[in-house]
Amino acid sequence: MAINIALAGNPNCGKTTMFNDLTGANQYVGNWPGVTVEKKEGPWRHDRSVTITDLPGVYSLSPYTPEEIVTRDYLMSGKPDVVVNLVDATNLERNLYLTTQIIDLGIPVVIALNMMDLVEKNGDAIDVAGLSKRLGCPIVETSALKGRGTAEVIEAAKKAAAAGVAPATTLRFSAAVEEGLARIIDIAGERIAGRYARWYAVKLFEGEQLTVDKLDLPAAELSQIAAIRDAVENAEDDDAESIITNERYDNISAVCDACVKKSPKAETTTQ
Ligand code: BGO
Repeated sequence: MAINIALAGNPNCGKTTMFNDLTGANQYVGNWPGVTVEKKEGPWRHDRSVTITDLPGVYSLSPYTPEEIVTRDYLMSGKPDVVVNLVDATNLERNLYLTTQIIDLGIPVVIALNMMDLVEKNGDAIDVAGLSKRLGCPIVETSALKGRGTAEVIEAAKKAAAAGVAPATTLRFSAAVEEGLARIIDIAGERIAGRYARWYAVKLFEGEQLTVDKLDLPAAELSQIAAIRDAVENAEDDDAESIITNERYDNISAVCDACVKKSPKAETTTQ
């Protein structure tokens, strides 16, 4: 089966290094349509039926920069069968912000936990099984620099693409937000039905204009959604976008507290 893998991650997480290791010399470099953002694509060097698309490095899937728009549009285009989210294991807390958004898209995800050589060198430890359970997707430990684990990433991605299931994450927003999202999914119905439903519901809850324009919902539905947003904003005394961002960070912080053990040596030197 031919599969398309999208490689996504923060800037400097090692994506170029991994992409080069995976594709070798077989790379096509161009631009994404309409923007001067570099597009790199190539077949996996061990199996040409696997195509890897290297997405621009981004910190989030907000629509504020050309890189974010390119990444988000491609992930929502239906083209990738699976996302390989490359995560810098030495900067887990920061990198997982993007991960929580990718998970919400409903596409199969495999996490490549990169820079594990540095984690080991620092004497830190990550409970990879615990992290995988909480995020709801397979995690492969890698060191792109040393070519370690990269073939295993593609094998895991092939399996995830064949299974075709969304991440079974245990991460949830607060009860009030989750209830709001469920009601938005009901209200928008067919218009957002399918794998991206949760993503669209979050964006409609936030009132993100790009999504509102794209979905072109009737005014009556938009005002019902606005009422849901207003109720949560009033209860939390914050705006919807900040509520979502803060709850993502709260979840990430809890995950890191549970799964990352810093070496005592590192802890004393930073005090
Ligand atoms: C420099 N382990 C280690 N130790 N380093 C890694 C790994 C890994 O698993 N993966 C990548 N790197 P990019 P983006 C550099 O360039 O692939 C390193 O932005 C340097 N350069 O070698 O470019 C990689 O595409 C001088 O490091 O990331 C690179 O995602 C001194 O992480 C950096 C030290 O990788 C970013 C490092 C002149």
